Amino acid sequence: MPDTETSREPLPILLLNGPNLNTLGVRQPEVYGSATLADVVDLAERTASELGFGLRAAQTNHEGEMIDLIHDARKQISGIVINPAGWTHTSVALADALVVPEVPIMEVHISNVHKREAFRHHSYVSPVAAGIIVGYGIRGYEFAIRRLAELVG
Ligand code: CA2
Repeated sequence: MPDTETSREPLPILLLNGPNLNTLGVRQPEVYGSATLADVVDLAERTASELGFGLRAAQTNHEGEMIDLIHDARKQISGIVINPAGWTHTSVALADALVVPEVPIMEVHISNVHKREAFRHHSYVSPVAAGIIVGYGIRGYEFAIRRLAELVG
């Protein structure tokens, strides 16, 4: 088959997890469940692969490093699935960085942030997101990848 536009592999999906999510499954299982970050990445890899996408995954506790990861992904990814964790509620800089790659963004929160403290009800990331998935536990990452695959078709 000739190497046409339609036969090319799509660019990978970038999965980003923000601060403290490296401790997922270790503390507060009543809020975040008992799955670990490795379980999240495994689920995301399986979902992406089922849909014909590769996955690049990163977690960082350093805001500047997260912003550099996003800048460096420009022109190399189909879309971004991000759980910005605490930066959701604080970071204009992260929201600004997320528009740089010019790809769809899906925002994921494991817990239902709207059932929690008022400061978790506002997100700087939501205005730059194509969609938001909240309160489905780690299955939210799977749903976000499925939606991203639909969006980048
Ligand atoms: O529900 C989510 O996914 C959050 O993004 C998680 C953030 C929180 O600040 C957001 O409001 C909602 C916290 C991530 C910290 O991860 C932990 C994991 C295990 C135990 C404690 C914290």
